[in-house]
Amino acid sequence: MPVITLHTYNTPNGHKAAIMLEETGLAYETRVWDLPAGAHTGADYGRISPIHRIPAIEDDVGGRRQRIFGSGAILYHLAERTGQLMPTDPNMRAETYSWVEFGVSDLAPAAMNLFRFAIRAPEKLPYAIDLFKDEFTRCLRAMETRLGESQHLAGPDYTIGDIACLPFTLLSMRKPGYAEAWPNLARWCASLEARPAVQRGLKAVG
Ligand SMILES: N[C@@H](CCC(=O)N[C@@H](CS)C(=O)NCC(=O)O)C(=O)O
Repeated sequence: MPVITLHTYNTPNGHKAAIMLEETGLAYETRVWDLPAGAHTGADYGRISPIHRIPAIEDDVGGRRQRIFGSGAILYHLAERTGQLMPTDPNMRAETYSWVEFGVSDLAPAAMNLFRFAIRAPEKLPYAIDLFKDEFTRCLRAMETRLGESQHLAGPDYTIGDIACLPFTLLSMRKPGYAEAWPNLARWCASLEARPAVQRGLKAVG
């Protein structure tokens, strides 16, 4: 009987939690909330994620059922719970915190807002599209520079900092010309995508 329940949907933020669960080898069950149908907007899901967003998990903590919502919090919690993908070296650890937060608060919002304004919006606003295109490019540039000096984002080892940034980056690297324009990102994506746990995490929701 799995102790962990993953609440998710087939999106890059959901993939971060699923990849981490697969990497740790922890047993978990998946509960898919149909976002387009608004399944996550009710009071039942609000008790798990007060902002009604995926991903969230429920885990046994301190003898009771505990919710953990948001991809960053899930990555920290599972790294702490298992001792995996969080370096013990204090400098690499600090660098890991920085890349997890970059993934959650810089990269993901830039990617999501670019998608909203460039693809979803019925009215195309050049100001918003240009703003988020620039923000997204700025994030890619930050990672490209870092990966030119380091194997992974936090240093030589694979960490939760990489998982926090991988799903949104993978999507952009599939676009024509991106792999050539961002060779360090392409190398990093290819090496992480070759990991069976990453492949399982990306497919955790049909
Ligand atoms: N900061 C959150 C963002 C999560 C997020 O934006 N989730 C989206 C799917 S990728 C969602 O649940 N959207 C539904 C909604 O906002 O109603 C995280 O890192 O997990």
